[in-house]
Amino acid sequence: MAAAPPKIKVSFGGNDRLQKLKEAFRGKYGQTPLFFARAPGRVNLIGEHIDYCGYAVLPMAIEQNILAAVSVSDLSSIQLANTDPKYKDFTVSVDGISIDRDNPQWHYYFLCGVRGIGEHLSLSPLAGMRCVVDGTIPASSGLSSSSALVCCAGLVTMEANQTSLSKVTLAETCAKCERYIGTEGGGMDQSISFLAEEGTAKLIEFNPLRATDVKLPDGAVFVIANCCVEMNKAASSHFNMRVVECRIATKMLAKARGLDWSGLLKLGDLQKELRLSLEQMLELVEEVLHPEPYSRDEICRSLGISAQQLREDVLSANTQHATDFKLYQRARHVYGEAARVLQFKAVCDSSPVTAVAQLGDLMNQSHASCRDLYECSCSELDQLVDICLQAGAVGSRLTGAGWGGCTVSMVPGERIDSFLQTVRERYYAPDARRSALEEQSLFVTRPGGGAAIFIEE
Ligand code: ADP
Ligand code: NG1
Repeated sequence: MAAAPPKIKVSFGGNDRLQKLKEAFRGKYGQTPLFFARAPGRVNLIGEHIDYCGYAVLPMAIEQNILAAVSVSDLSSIQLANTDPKYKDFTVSVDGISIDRDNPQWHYYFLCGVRGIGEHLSLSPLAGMRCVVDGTIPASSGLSSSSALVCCAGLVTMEANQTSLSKVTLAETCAKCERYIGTEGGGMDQSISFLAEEGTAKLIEFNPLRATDVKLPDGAVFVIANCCVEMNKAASSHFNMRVVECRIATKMLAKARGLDWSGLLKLGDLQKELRLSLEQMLELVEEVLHPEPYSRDEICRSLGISAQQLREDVLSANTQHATDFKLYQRARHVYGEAARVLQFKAVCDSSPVTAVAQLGDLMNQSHASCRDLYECSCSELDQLVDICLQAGAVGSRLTGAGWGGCTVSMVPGERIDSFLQTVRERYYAPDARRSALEEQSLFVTRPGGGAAIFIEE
């Protein structure tokens, strides 16, 4: 069987965070945790908003993670608490789990993971559990705090029920079950959370899910900077709107090429079906789609479907209100970005002397495409990217879903100190709120390891 996440025996003596969480657990439930589970967040180096179109992405895990202390209980309930008081306690019976997508509170993300693994393994009844969760990933900032929470909950459920699953199965199951919260993500976050390995970024490919090491060039450092604007995906429709625009673009392009379009959902599947290169797909977009936004009427007329079919078969629950669809721009971004991921990987593999400059260039193109074609940036992210480039980065781009959150910049090692200093002075220092958040908002990051279980030695 493919490898399950590691189970690591650790002495808590040298680990402050585990020790503190153990004490918090004791304080809360009056007992000692049985085990701990940890799932990392991630930074995506390139390949934005293309995983749900079926295309490969290139993330690495970060050091920040979600950690849970857990014990198994015979109360037939799941009791959840959090070290951050803004996330309130929650208890639910093991057979009464429901997820309210209109009200995406923290415990629903956790329950996505519990329910997903429970269903995958047909666990009935689920073991009762007591958990205390402790997170260090800035929330709603494009570093995948939500997926780390779902993955941590999935891993906790597997372990508490004395079962074992491979990392790939856990990743696929957690990608599916995070959709219970309402966002139609593609699986990048859950995949890297389980499949990450220390010291290497990964090319993540889908269907079938696989991860290949990508060695980043020596001499370049990756820096995350948070623009300090939060955007919760599940509480807004921006994210699903892009998923829907890509879905409609797929159908319109397929229809124009005479394919049976009704079952086609992803721009990547369309490319496979047509057996064309990414460049040819870009030509097809130019030929078939127009830059002016499409109305609901025009889409219905072109596809020969009724307004009701559009609502029921194509739009998602939180995009029912949408009136304009920018199909041309979204499809151009997706095919262009998919090509950039492959180029990025090829540069890393062949490591020419100009690697750092070439990778920086691809990152800059990616940001421009996210900003201008996919419209998932915001003025603060654009300002921060500009400052990072002025401060000495060779490439800088938004990372994750966007509309706020973090940038990732590639900085030559010898420039790192002056880079950090300039970004501090120009982006954080002039604004009191940003300045207060600076410590957790601007940091160097290295490829971290994947999800694991810890047991006290
Ligand atoms: P991200 O881009 O970080 O995944 P989302 O907006 O999708 O952002 O999800 C953020 C949500 O995840 C938060 O609103 C919260 O419900 C949950 N979350 C993140 N971090 C924690 C944490 N440490 N403890 C509990 N819930 C968390
Ligand atoms: P974040 O940055 O975690 O909101 C989201 C999606 C990814 C991917 C990126 C954009 C989820 C859980 N995550 O990530 O699958 O589509 O946006 O590249 O929906």
